[in-house]
Amino acid sequence: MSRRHGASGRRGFTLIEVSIALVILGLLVGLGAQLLPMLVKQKKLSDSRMLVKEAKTAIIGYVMATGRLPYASATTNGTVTTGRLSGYLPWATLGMAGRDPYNTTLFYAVESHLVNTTSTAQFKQRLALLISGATTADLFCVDTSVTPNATVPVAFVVISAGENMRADSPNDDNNNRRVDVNDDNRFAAPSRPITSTYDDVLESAGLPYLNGLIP
Ligand SMILES: [Ca+2]
Ligand SMILES: [Ca+2]
Ligand SMILES: [Ca+2]
Repeated sequence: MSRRHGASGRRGFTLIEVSIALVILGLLVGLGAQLLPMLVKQKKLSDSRMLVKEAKTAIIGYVMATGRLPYASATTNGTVTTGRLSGYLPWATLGMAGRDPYNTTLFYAVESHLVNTTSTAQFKQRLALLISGATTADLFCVDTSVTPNATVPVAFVVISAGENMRADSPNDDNNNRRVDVNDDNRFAAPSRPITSTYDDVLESAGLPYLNGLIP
């Protein structure tokens, strides 16, 4: 009797216990398999947002140092192409990384009246003229705070093409996947949510915002 009792105390797992354990393990593995790509996706998106914000900061630093905004780069090599108002971010000139986590070079477009000033004082004068409307601005973002199709003038935009690795409408208008000189001067709102047809990460610098930053 005591031997039997001892033997049952050291018994192995029953088939039911093993089955339950396997089911739980299966659920955990399944959950992990679902969760991991989601976490990777989320991480790449937050890294993109950080990189685009970093570019915005670097561009503002460039204004402080030179008294003007940089021209865009015509190629992915990221050096400024004089005269170029939209294209790639001049990342090499700015001294930063140029590719987003999806391996696409960041895009950039700039207001034409803010690229050829020679001092921050002159830069601020131009900003004031653009803000008052005395000078007609030529770069805009959609402003969702007003009405769906209203736009607000901005000094520049920086764009990551996002997971689909292409600039989406309205950032790309001629459907060649890039922001280039053949697109118009109207870009999406920075707050535009990600959908199946739009996954760009965009930062812009508003004119009054920039005016307030520059001493
Ligand atoms: Ca995109
Ligand atoms: Ca556009
Ligand atoms: Ca284009």
